[in-house]
Formats: sequence, C-alpha cells, structure tokens
Amino acid sequence: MLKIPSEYTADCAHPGKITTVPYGEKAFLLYTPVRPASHILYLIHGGGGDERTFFRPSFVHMVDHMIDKGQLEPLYIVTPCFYDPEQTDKSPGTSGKAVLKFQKELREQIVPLAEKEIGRHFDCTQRAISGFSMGGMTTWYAFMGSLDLFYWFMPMSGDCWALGEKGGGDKPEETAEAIVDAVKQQKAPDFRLYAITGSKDIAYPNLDPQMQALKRYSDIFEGKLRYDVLDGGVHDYETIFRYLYNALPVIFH
Ligand code: FER
Repeated sequence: MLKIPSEYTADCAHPGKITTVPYGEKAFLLYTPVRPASHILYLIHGGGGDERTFFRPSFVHMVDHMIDKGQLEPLYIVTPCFYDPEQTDKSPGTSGKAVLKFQKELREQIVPLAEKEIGRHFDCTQRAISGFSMGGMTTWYAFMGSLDLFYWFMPMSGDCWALGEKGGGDKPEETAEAIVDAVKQQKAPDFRLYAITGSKDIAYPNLDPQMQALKRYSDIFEGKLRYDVLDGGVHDYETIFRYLYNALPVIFH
C-alpha cells in the first residue's frame, strides 16, 4: 500500500470547497471538487466523531492534490454525523444503536438533500459509502439494506454487529450468514465490496474472521469482493487516510 506523499498534506493551489448543509437540528458537510464530478462518496466518522471529523486539513489537502494531479476523478464527499444532537453517551454499545437508527436518516434525509444541494441526481452506481470503525459498521448496515442506494461499499476497520457487539469476531460464521441473507433479500443485488483494515488494528480480530467467513460465499462475492490488510496498520484516522489514498482511485471503476 502506497504512502501519502508528504507534499499532499500541504495546501493545494486548486482546492475544493466545503459547505455546511443543515437539516433539522443537525448538519452534514459537503466537499465540492474544483471540477464537475459524476460520483459521490458518503463518508462516515468513527465512535465519538461527528460531521467534521474526516475533514481535517491533512485529509482535505490529500483529496485536493489527488484530484489536481489527475490521480483521482473529481468526486463529491458528504460527511454526516450518525449521532442525535442530544446523545452524550458515545460508548461503542450506544454508538452501535445510533448507527442502526441512522440508516433511515441517511436514506430519507441526507442522500436526497445532498443531491438537491449539488443540483443533480446520482444513480446507484455513482454512489459509494465508506466509514471508519463505527462508520465501517454503518457501511455494513447500508450493505445489508441499501443496495438500491449505493453500489460501492468500503468498510474500514469495523466489523458488523448484527449479532451483537464485535460479532464479526465472536460469531464470524453467523455474522457472514446474516449479511449474505440480507443481501439476497434485496431486489438489486449488484455491488462492489472493498473492506480494509490493518494487522495491528483493534478491529482486526473482529473484522478478519468475518471477512474470511464472507469470502466462502463465492456465489455472491465472486469478482465483487476485495479485502486488504495493511501490515502494521492501526486504528486511527491517519492510517485510514492512507487507505483512502490507495482505495479512492480504485472505486467507481
Ligand atoms: C471494532 C472495534 C472497535 C469496531 C468498532 C470499534 C465496528 C469501535 C470502538 C469505539 O468506538 O470506541 O471492530 O467495529
């Protein structure tokens, strides 16, 4: 896996624009690239984060540079927050419940509003969803219920808790079966799934067994599943930015 070039963390001469889009008591952020884009990524923070967590300067500069150098097709990036404003307990268990509840808000409010704000509709194959840790779990739940909305699913360093907290590690076979059943129940079961984590990540013991169990369903995943593990990769945003540096040019192709 390539490292992010050090000059990519500095300001870019042709930066995109970040705007705040309010809805109800909440807001999401929208990154609009310098050039018109035909793809959109919904990118979800980890436990304790919010809509601003992903858009720290080093990440935004990296995306600006990738687009500027032609390494990455321009894309919109939406960063919502899965917590309700009154939620103060952000422990994994409570976050897990928020993530589940958030699916409806994502479908009914965030996706329509983001695309209204941009002024164009995207079809399913032009939309991706990804996230880190609890945001990875958000991506798993979207995979289980929103194949009509998204085509690209990129969970990073988070397993699926459909069978309980850290279920991908404790019950990998059952978790994989629940995921596959959910996929089969949906009407448009076409997708690409690209999961990424690191060998030293706290989510690795949960995600890796789940991925090994999923891979065995070759009838569903043949040609549609990629799983990368960065040797030594840990559970932090800087490592996640490196995954995105490598993975963003792969998706939408
Ligand atoms: C995981 C390990 C840790 C995971 C989430 C976490 C969804 C989150 C921890 C936290 O928010 O403190 O496998 O998967």
